[in-house]
Amino acid sequence: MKKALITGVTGQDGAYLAEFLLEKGYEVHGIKRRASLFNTDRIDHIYKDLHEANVRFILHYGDLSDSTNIIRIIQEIQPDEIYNLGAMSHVKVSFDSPEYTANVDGIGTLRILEAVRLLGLTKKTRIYQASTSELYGLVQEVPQSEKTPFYPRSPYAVAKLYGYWITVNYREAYDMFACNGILFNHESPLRGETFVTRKITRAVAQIALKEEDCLFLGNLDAKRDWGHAKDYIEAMWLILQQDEPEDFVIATGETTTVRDFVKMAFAEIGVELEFKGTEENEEAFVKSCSNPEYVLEIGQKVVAVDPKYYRPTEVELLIGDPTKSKTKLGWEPKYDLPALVKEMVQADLELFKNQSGVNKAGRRI
Ligand code: NDP
Ligand code: GDR
Repeated sequence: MKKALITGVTGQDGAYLAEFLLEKGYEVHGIKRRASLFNTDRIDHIYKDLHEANVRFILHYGDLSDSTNIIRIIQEIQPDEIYNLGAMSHVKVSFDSPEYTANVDGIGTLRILEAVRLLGLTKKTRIYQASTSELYGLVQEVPQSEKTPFYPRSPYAVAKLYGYWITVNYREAYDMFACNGILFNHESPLRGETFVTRKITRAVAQIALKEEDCLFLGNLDAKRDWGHAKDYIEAMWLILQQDEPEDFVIATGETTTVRDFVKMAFAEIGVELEFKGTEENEEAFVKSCSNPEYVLEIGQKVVAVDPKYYRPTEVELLIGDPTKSKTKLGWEPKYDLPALVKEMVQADLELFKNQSGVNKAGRRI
């Protein structure tokens, strides 16, 4: 039985990947951080008590900022594959916590690679590094491919740049099977609540159910190449099943503005929007409302720009070229953007209808 270790197993991608690898017959180990409240909502459905029979999903306490802990866990498990998904993954927050982000996202990657090397596992353990389209930052060329030069635009992206290159360096210096997946934005109903897509779909659900009036956003002109996390975690696995270690761009090849994502999400509840004003003054109003289940007032303001969500340096345009992953990995996404938006809005409507807006800890959400 193959053994996999996932850092960031409690996150969006970690949860989908753990489920995917369990279905493939792996023994799956995950590193979770100690938190003052349970933080395993995304993986509770696959977790079994260790006292039950045939347990193949095991969690370990750990942190990417702690080398001794990483070395001990890898020594204990002797994994065939490591998926390094753990990170402070929020671009805007990285401007507030740049040093922490560098430590976890940059040096954290080094800690994984170095542990594998020190433990003499370079021939056994294959490593996937969660690299990102944020590396491209300020546009150098479009679409962005494995050959496009990087120009990171945030402490997050700069930390990930170190993670990218240290992975390449360990591959070349020590002949390790270590690969970067340069993944463009991918979303799902499990997406963290402060990333723009989930923030939008949650707000649409809350506005539809009359729990909120207005959604405040930052830059509506930013363009992203959005895919579904379920498709992207499959690509991570494919990257580690190749004969040779290489880096791959994973993307849909299409790009959409934040504004258009907002329009699509409101259309899911039968609401057509009209945008007025420009940049910092832009607002969106209900133009028509065709779904009798969610009746909103015509002319009601439902979206407004708040410049506090702007970033000191922004990534304006991302559009990936997935040619290499399609030809070499045989990877093909199953979801398109309309299907993704539909799934996310429907899931958030269900969430708010069933939970009456209260989370497990009894707090309003
Ligand atoms: P999430 O933010 O949903 O998950 C991040 C995970 O990392 C969580 O499990 C989190 O734990 C964990 N983590 C955070 N800090 C530490 C730490 N110090 N030590 C150990 N674990 C830590 O991210 P995603 O699932 O969306 O992304 C997975 C990876 O892929 C990340 O590295 C991200 O930067 C990268 N990426 C994501 C893309 C996307 O569009 N989703 C695109 C390209 C790259 P906790 O639950 O306790 O907070
Ligand atoms: P991103 O994702 O920065 O691309 O990083 P995010 O969803 O945070 O932002 C996408 C774009 O939307 C604009 N935006 C807003 N963003 C947020 N979060 N909140 C808002 O209110 C808002 N209004 C407008 C942003 O300015 C930006 O242009 C994600 C993360 O998952 C990274 O970890 C990953 O590496 C990259 O995707 C690829």
